[in-house]
Amino acid sequence: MPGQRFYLVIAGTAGSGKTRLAKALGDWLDSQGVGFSRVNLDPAVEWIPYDPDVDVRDYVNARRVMEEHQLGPNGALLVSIDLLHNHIDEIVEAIGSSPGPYTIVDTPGQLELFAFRRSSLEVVRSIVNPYTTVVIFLIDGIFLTTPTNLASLLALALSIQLRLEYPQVNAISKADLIEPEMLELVEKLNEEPDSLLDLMARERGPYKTYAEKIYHIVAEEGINLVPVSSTREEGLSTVFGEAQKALGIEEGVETSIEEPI
Ligand SMILES: Nc1nc2c(ncn2[C@@H]2O[C@H](COP(=O)(O)OP(=O)(O)OP(=O)(O)O)[C@@H](O)[C@H]2O)c(=O)[nH]1
Ligand SMILES: [Mg+2]
Repeated sequence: MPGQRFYLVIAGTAGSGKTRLAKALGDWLDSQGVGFSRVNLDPAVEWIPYDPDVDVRDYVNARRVMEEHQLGPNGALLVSIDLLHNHIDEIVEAIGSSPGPYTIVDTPGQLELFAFRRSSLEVVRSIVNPYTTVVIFLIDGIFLTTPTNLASLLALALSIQLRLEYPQVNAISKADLIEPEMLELVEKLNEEPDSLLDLMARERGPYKTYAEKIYHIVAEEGINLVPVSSTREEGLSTVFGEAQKALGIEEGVETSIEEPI
């Protein structure tokens, strides 16, 4: 696909490990000789463990917005994202001249502000190519404690996909912190999702049937969960492989942007 740029948009709940994954995935791509750039789309982040090729804080800084408009952190983030609309052309240009073919986009922490607010979605839609974008949705591994919880996290992942309308890879972050039996549960979900319904039979709780219905959807749609640990650098090739599949890149790895002849 000559001249194509692919966007890997990392989204997830606050503190789920988006920024660490942006670092780890980029470092891994580098080790594989695959060209990439990183975009920081979070105007409120204080410190980033990688050197972003494009940083929206160069255009809008949430801390300054907070002081100037006398707002709290979430209010400042809302205004900052709105202000980004004034800089879309510059951001698009900066991304266009950064390395490729992959562009990792690290998104702001407050998922509800980012994914459910039209203004934020418009920012994302204006900077990516909708046909070459995949969302890597991070489910925080520390939330994964019971089969019913897993169902609720899957519902969140489905809700984000409905909202963002991009192909989505669902990853479980901080796999190094997850209990082995919960990791087994994830494997089970990927291999034979129907088997989780038997497990559910043993669960208690007033809304158990909701969880069962979610597992039915997951079984029908074949939704996979990829455990990933940024600190141990595990699961990165699987996340990338799934992202490539979702982008329709089946064979080999796109390593550079070729100029159209
Ligand atoms: N053990 C472990 N901790 C992790 C991993 N990934 C991230 N963390 C930790 O989780 C915390 C949050 O990580 P970040 O990468 O900043 O998360 P984030 O989603 O970018 O956070 P916000 O942008 O503030 O929402 C940090 O303390 C990280 O060190 C991981 O794979 N394993
Ligand atoms: Mg972050």
